[in-house]
Amino acid sequence: MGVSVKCSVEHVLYNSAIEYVLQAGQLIRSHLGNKGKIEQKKNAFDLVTEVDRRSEDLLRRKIHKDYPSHWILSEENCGQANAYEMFKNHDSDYGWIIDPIDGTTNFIHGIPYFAISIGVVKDGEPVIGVVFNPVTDELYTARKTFGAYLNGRPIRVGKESTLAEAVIATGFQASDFRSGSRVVQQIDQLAGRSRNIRLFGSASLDLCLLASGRITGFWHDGLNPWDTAAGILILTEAGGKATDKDGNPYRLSHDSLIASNGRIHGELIETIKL
Ligand code: 2AM
Ligand code: CA
Repeated sequence: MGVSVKCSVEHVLYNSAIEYVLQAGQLIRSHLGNKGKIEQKKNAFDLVTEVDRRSEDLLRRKIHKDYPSHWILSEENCGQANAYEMFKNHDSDYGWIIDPIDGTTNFIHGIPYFAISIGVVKDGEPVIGVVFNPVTDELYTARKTFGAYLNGRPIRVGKESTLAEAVIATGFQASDFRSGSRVVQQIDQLAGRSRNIRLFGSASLDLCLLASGRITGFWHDGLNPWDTAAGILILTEAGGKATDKDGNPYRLSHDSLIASNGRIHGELIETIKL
């Protein structure tokens, strides 16, 4: 298949991904004051609402109708650690990795920091990433080699070159929200060395904040492919860097993620190493 044909296929998928997140965003917005039943998943910190499920159903239905041969990995349907491994060797060219609401705790509490995240992967690598915050109407998009955009305007990572100038974000895994945890110790290592720390509560949006130069670093353990598939491409297309905790290029099957503008990456890895 020639390059131009492949690009045009991905251009169509890109437009579809944007259409789907906007439609899911409309659905979520219409439920802002009425979240329906809230259920616990693995524990009291790991929650899902009826709106997560309805958003996911809408996305799965649309993708399946338009692209019946593509595989779909989504949080509430396939939420198990090895799900990505099962899917990535699937026969079809493209796979869709979706989080119908990334930042469910924020959604439940009315904190306007959650998003719909759609990543399209080919041969295990993200080629399209779309993240939409339906409250602020911020739409982050990227296509591999075509750059990253916020509401259609190109974005780039920040130019900070030291940790001392950097605001760094992180988050707790739902299963590890306790004092003395690894992330608490890592925050302690950064205290006084970075400009400040933030815990916003949506990994996909954190990667987009990083991609648009508003924070300079982000790390998180225990993420799943639906949290990162879109955001990682948006970040790398904006000039950023993503690795595992040892500095190896980040893969969707990795458990740890360290992301930055590139310039502070080494210093960040060294500082949060325990
Ligand atoms: P969620 O809202 O879709 O659950 C919070 O720091 C970030 O981590 C959010 O993106 C949240 O996604 C994600 N997260 C929290 N607990 C998680 C878990 N057990 N597995 C995967 N991702 C999790
Ligand atoms: Ca989710």
